[in-house]
Amino acid sequence: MADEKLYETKQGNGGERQQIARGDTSAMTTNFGAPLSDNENSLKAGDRGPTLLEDFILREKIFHFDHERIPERIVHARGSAAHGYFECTDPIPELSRASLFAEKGKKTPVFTRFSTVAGGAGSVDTPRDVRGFAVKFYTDEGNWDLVSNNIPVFFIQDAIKFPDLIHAVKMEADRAYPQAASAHDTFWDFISLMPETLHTLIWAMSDRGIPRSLRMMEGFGVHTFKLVNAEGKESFVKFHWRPKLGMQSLIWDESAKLQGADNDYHRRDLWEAITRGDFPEWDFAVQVFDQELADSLPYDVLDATKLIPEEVVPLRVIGRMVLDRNPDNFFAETEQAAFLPSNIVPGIDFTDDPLLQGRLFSYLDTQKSRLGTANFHQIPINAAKCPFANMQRDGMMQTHVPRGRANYEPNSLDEAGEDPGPRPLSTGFVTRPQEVSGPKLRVRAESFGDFYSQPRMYWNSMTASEQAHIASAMVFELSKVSLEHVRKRMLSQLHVLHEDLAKRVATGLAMELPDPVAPFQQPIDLEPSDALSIQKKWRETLEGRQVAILFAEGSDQARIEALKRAIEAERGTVFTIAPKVGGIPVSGGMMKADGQLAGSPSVLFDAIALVLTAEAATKLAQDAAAVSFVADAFAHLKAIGTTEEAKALLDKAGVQPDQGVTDLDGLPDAAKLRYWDREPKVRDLA
Ligand code: HDE
Repeated sequence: MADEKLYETKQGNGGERQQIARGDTSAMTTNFGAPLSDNENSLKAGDRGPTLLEDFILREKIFHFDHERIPERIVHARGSAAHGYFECTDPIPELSRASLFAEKGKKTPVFTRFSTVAGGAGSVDTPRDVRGFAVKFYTDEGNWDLVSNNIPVFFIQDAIKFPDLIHAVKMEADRAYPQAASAHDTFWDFISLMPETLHTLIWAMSDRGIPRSLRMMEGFGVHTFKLVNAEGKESFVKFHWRPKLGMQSLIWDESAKLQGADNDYHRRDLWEAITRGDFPEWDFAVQVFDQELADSLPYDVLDATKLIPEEVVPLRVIGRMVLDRNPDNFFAETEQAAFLPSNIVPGIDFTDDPLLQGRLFSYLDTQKSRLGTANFHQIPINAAKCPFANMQRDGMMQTHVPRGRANYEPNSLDEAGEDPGPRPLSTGFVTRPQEVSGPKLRVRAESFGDFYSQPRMYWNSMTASEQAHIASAMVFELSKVSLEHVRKRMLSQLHVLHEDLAKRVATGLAMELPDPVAPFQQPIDLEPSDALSIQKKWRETLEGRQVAILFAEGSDQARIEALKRAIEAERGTVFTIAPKVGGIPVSGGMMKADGQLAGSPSVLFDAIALVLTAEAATKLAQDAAAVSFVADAFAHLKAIGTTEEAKALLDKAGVQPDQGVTDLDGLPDAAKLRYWDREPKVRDLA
């Protein structure tokens, strides 16, 4: 009897079945459209009997589930993305015929995916790593994918070294750890043997390797590309993204703790900002130069381990990108997005950079293995938004249904009144003639041979605090290297890069500083570039930043609300924290918190405020979560807004007065900074 009832409820009544027949999209069906009446039970022989092979509903559902995963990206597996648009703000028809740069105010839809490089798809967001910054522009003359990184140079010069680099950095082959970390033997073994990696290495070991937010990173096309105008005139170009929120990074200890506090720190931050309507925005800039300038530089513009300082070739901002819509579905969009450096449009072209040339092959190839079909371009996130047509046909998962017989070109079917299909256009993409001659050689150009001058320039461009972070990061990572000969060889490499850096790392490792290696080419001293430093370009703002207010029983609600208003007036956001979330008696009644203290450590926020009674502060001083909340904020060089009443907690957390420890009124301003001067007091830096 009971069974019969269940059957009836699940089965629904005839009225429901009629709705389905009318095409009600809320109706659950099989993949082939047959309406389901029961999504709870498989088909059995008797209520406790064996499941029947006949159960096409069960089989289809489990079959599909079994195949839900696709191979993750071999690199950049962990990523987060958003939709948005690119707007041209300063047209450059004199430089490029690309349609997206043609008119002021012209908008082109984009899909942008940020990523870490080394970790798997489920790994953490805040390891020390390069970040991917891949932008797909759906232009009206085809998709242009600018597959960039947040660091303007790359580890290697020739594509043939990429598998070695990636094998070395990813988890070690036998033990499958460490995940998403470069602090291990094989990475540093490879690096120490390949001095061309040193420039990108020093960037990755700097604060650039641990961004605070995906919204606060610069992006770089890395390679030198070409712009081509309507007359066919070519210029060299490097592409840059500049975040409107300014650049900001984490402290290493903060980023390590964040890996426990919130695996998804960057993903959540991007998602929530867009949901709130705080749309992340970047300026898009070009560095344009000609062959003459390229020839005058002491390095080769085709070498992806070199950058051109903006003091040498200034940036020209020509547009902006705004990300204003989260994906509807992570898998369908973010995971299936296939970026290809070979996706370019008329007006943009490649150079002979051997790394870029290798990439042109690799990305197309990888999509076939990841997405399983040569028709991956038909997946909605990858499909061009302008019309596209050619004579390519069939293949696995073909979703287009071309009409007629014209699947070859040229044809004269039009003469018989049939549709002849698409034909090449004289205004289509043209590769400009370029003289190419010379013997076939498997060599590295001598002009690529200076591995030390630019990393030295980077070191010389940093503030003292940034230099200390680099040296300390290297000490941290090399301390995790168990092979002593690797550490030693690395020190010999650093010794050529810069003696001060090498000495500091050697001291941090308690090792003798070995002799420098004999460099292939002697480094030269290049002018430092302030534009390379995050701290020198710091943007004092609360925009995009989040301040945590800790309150407890008896707290002054009016003060909390006033502080909240003051922070929000500066376009910051506030997150309230209390020992319990559901409601706590405060001066004005009961107040709910956004987060519970134990689950909301201060690493998640840019600054903290303590609005506590003396009694609550004394009680919280006995709670490890409260003490580390305050101690970490102090150690991570953040502003702390407080009142006299919180003294017991501040003392227990070891907070010493400085400019960053302020009264509540001073917090909105104080929170715009990090207190680098505090660092030597809280941490032993190399
Ligand atoms: Fe990539 N890279 N890469 N890379 N790369 C991939 O393509 C590769 C390089 C970058 O969000 C893969 O679709 C080779 C430089 C980003 O989906 C793969 C070489 C730069 C992303 C691949 C490089 C990048 C990738 C893996 C040396 C900065 C993520 C999955 C010749 C300019 C894109 C995929 C996304 C992804 C190969 C070097 C950036 C295997 C062979 C230099 C941002 O094709």
